Amino acid sequence: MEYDWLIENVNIATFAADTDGYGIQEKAAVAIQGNEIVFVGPMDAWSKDHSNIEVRRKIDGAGKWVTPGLIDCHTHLVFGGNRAEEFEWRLQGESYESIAKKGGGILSSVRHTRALSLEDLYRQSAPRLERLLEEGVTTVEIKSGYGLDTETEIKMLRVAKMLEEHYPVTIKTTFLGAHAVPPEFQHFDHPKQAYINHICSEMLPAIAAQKLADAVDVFCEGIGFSADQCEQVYQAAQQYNLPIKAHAEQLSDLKGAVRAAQYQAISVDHIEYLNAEDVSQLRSTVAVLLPAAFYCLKETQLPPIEALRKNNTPMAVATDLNPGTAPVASLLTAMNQACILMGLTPQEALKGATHFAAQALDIKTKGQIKTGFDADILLWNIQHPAELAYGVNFHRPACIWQAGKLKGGKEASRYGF
Ligand code: DI6
Ligand code: FE
Repeated sequence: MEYDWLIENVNIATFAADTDGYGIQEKAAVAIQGNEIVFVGPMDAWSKDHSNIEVRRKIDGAGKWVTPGLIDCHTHLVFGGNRAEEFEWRLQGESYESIAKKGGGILSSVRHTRALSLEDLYRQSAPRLERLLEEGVTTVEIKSGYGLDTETEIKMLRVAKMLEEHYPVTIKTTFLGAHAVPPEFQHFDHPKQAYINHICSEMLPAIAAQKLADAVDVFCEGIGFSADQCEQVYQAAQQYNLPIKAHAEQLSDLKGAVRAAQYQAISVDHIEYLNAEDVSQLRSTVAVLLPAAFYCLKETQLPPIEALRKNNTPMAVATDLNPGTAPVASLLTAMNQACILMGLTPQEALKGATHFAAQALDIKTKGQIKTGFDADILLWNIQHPAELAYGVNFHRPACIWQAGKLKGGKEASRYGF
């Protein structure tokens, strides 16, 4: 028998489901065949039991660390233009909500995104994805939500799919029609409700028919939509067997997270204003922490981290990469911010950007270094995995395997990449 790769003499942060903490294996090896992990274990076990296996390519890790490929489970990285001007207004004291109310904010990005061709939207979005991939991100979730009409939402989701064709990455797409009320609906007596009806009767069916979305998301917020309106979207999503996610409790407590959990949401995201007493109602829904948005908005209300821990709620960490509240194309930076601003441990931050990020996307074969899992694997020149959250812009992977192929990393050229 032949395997494609053997990465030997490494320490591994496996984050395997049946282990605690990092799930560390020392003096270990990982083998890859095709796009799958086919062996994880101590060097001794490899040497003893695999003498009949030929290995096409071998890397001596010399004590380096292996982790699962990073997973950014919440981004809005497909958008047109930028909002640097609003950044200046906010620096002068204007609030995010007041800018949104006068037609800036999300609607400003909607104008730019609508104006671009598919190709130009792709060209503007690709560099942001490239920044994530350089750090070892191998799976990215991308939301629509800057189109707010069927045509532009579809254009955004198509761009997300094109990115997956051109880059070594798995992309999960999420339809976020319920992000803001588009200008065409502002003259209705009940603009929000009219637009929600349109999402459920027109937009979602069109997007589901073209299989452009893996999940459906909403912005449950005073400046977004009420918990009841979001519930209408969840019910429509159920008809197409699409899992739901929710932006909830980012700026106020509308009890949106609990409502989403009642619809088996795969994640509730932001949740700074989630009441600690409500945490027990989240069941198995993943809490996605977005510290880069917390940082950029200079938010002071912290998510109920201690209650989430006590409740054993899985906590993921993502960038929220978007033009308004999180122009941050670095998941490692978000991990650092999760520790410094929100009090996560480096182990929680890394597990939140691998194992639990996979869970937030309902992916069962990623986020762990485990036999049978996808071979999305990083090799790091570090002494301990806590270093990944500790430094800002300290580290890039030495090698990046995506779907079993060596696709990048600082030292990849040594191994024929
Ligand atoms: N919450 C966010 O953090 C982004 N969307 C949302 O619902 C921000 C969107 C933006 O300001 O462009
Ligand atoms: Fe977001």
